[in-house]
Amino acid sequence: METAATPTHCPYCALQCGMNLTPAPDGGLEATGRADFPVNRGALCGKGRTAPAVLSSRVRLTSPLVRARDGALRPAGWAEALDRVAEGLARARVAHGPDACGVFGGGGLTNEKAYALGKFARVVLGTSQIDYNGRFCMSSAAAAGDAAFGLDRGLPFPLEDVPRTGCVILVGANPAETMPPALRYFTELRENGGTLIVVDPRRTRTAEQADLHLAPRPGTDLALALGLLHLVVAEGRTDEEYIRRRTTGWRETRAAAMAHWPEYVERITGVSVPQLRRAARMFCEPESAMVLTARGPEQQSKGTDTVAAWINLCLATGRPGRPLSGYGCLTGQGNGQGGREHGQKADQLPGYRKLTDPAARRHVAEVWGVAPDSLPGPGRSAYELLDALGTDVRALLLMGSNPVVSAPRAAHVEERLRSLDFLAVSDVVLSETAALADVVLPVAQWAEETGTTTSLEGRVLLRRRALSPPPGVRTDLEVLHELAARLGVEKGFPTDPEEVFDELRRATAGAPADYSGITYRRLAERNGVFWPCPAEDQPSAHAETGTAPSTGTDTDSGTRTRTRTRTTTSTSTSTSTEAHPGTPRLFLDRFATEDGRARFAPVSYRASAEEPDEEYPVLLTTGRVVAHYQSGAQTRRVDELNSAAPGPFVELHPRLAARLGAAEGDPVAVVSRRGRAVAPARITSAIRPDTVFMPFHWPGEGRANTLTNPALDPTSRMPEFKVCAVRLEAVRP
Ligand SMILES: Nc1nc2c(c(=O)[nH]1)N[C@H]1C(S)=C(S)[C@@H](COP(=O)(O)OP(=O)(O)OC[C@H]3O[C@@H](n4cnc5c(=O)[nH]c(N)nc54)[C@H](O)[C@@H]3O)O[C@H]1N2
Ligand SMILES: Nc1nc2c(c(=O)[nH]1)N[C@H]1C(S)=C(S)[C@@H](COP(=O)(O)OP(=O)(O)OC[C@H]3O[C@@H](n4cnc5c(=O)[nH]c(N)nc54)[C@H](O)[C@@H]3O)O[C@H]1N2
Ligand code: SF4
Ligand SMILES: [Mo]
Repeated sequence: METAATPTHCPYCALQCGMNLTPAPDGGLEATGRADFPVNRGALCGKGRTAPAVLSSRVRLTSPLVRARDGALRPAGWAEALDRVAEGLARARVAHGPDACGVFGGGGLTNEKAYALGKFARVVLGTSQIDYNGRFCMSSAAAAGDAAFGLDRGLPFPLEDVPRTGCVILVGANPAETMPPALRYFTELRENGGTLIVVDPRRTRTAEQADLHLAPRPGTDLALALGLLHLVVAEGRTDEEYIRRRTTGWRETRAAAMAHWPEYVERITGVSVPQLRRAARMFCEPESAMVLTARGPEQQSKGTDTVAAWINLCLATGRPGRPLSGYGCLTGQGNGQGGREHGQKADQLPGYRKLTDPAARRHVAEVWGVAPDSLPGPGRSAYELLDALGTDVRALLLMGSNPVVSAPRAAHVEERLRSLDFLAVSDVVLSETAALADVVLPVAQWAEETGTTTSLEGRVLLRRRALSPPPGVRTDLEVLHELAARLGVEKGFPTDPEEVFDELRRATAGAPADYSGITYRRLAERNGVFWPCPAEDQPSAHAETGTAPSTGTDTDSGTRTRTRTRTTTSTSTSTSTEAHPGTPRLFLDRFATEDGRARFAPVSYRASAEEPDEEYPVLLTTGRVVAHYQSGAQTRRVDELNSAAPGPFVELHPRLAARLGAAEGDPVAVVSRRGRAVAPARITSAIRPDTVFMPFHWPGEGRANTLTNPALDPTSRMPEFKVCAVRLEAVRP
């Protein structure tokens, strides 16, 4: 133990609750909520409270494992394991070219790890084939937000604004289970006289808090949003002056919405016209209002258009960029926001720069000390990458994800992983995916290493090391350092997180997600800094090398070239770079588009990739329960959480259960075009009679993702986790 109480943040979701870690009587650590952190104000959910159990779990990995000749994984030393990984990657590259090596990352990785992983792929492997699990998460909201506002930051305002607004429409979000300490923002909203509308095919514990619950058929949110916009226009509730001053594209969008008559929308969604009217009024009447989306509307093959339609509703009523108003996405993973900014995504360079932008390539290449031409172009999206394993992509390095449980059409993905020439996985436990690897690298966990994350608010936070990792374990940064060296790159992969962060600051200087004014010291002193936070005295690569920026696409590059030349890379001790306060609220004066205006998107309704038919008459949707996190790799190792939620289930309406002849707890088979899963029935009238719901936290027979449809959104490449067609079969117990 290095200190008595270490203030840090939870390893799990994007709320990044503040917690103190203190020594527990049993020799481990105890996590308690930090009252001084404004987001959770002392509250933690059961996952956060029990997170220390995974640190001392007997099933955590403490030695590398390598696949022996007999096919079993056996313990090995680090040198052997790392040699095998370097060899596996090098062999694929020599035989089939750089794009034969793939890299798959995760939104749970710290900013430093995500940055180093993206750099490793582009600089060491020279591959374009990198993507990450965030593609499965908020990518549709990111694509729509970026298109509309010129910038994607999940929430453009802090959560503290939520209770003070007039109305919130919460679309396909269940914070009662997925971010319990955040539920109080919505209950406070109602205590303050505001109203809450929840859109969810299930009457969740969140929906129970709402003034109005709309329960559309899964996959029809796009029609719902268009229907609301139609009503807003028909009832003369648009904000014409705002539309004129702050937006473009209204005429086409208005025309598209007018084709979506309320009666037509009722037929598609199952939400009645009076309910639609009531929702439109509740949203328009107060001076301020917000729409917040989560995975419900986003994880669809039309997720980007769906989010765009909700943004259209916000723009038409003059919400974004106004106090206590606008559109936001509730990002999911611990570093879901930062993880999408620093280069793990197939088309991206650090700072949300685009890999196709010559100026961005030049800037980042200069920080990395490589030629811009040496950087590969954009690669495949997550599912497409997994689908290409064993064909184009022959070797894979996977860090921070468990796709055997969490990817769509998981049995196929599992088979693709098995068909690889070489698979290396770094993890803290032997996840279902790690169990398929040729080499497993055991890494340190959150409380054993320092690093930064960026929460759903866009707040950059410092997670502090509270104890040393067990012997036999290394950090992900050490793994990348060692692999880079073995593959011929001796420099540029430091193992000290602060050193990585300082390089990240330079790489993001002048970028949309500008972290250059943020230092570890600043983060240690306060409860995070909201990006963008440019350095006043920009410590950019240009200033360091004394060369001028090569293009003028960055509007502030002029000021940057005037800064004095620096001789050190670390600016942690400098105060002159630390003046910018950060940006809790975006878009108040202008949007981040070239002309400063937000862009409407003229979208129209289309059906889901799979609609029910005679053979598969029921809709399946998937999601989460409060006790487990994601693929369950971590939380299934915690006794308390397992007793609270011991296994998968199929939630179905009493009418559907009666037709099937299934009683509570009876095993039910759910069959889709991809496969078959079996889990006990959980019968409840809180779900639509045409829909069943399964949580996706478990492997094996009850794995929800055996069933899900990998149909992709054309823009975000998000799979359709939230809608597919299934049939139910009774199973004799
Ligand atoms: N306990 C727990 N908390 C978590 C996580 C976890 O695994 N477990 N994961 C974290 C991560 S990474 C994420 S992304 C977030 C996710 O957070 P949420 O988005 O809140 O979680 P989900 O349960 O996936 O989906 C939310 C709701 O969408 C509804 N839904 C399903 N289909 C549709 C549809 O077609 N339309 C609409 N409007 N709603 C629909 C579901 O019924 C569900 O109640 O949670 C984070 N927090
Ligand atoms: N059917 C269905 N499927 C879904 C979803 C859904 O709603 N429905 N949601 C999707 C969403 S939103 C998400 S975000 C994905 C998430 O799904 P996954 O990507 O599988 O997420 P996790 O289970 O968090 O996997 C993280 C893995 O990395 C390990 N790990 C944790 N921290 C570290 C670290 O610092 N370093 C390393 N090397 N490893 C670490 C964990 O032990 C775990 O094995 O699932 C998606 N899948
Ligand atoms: S709500 Fe999220 S961040 Fe907070 S304790 Fe639970 S899992 Fe951790
Ligand atoms: Mo997620």
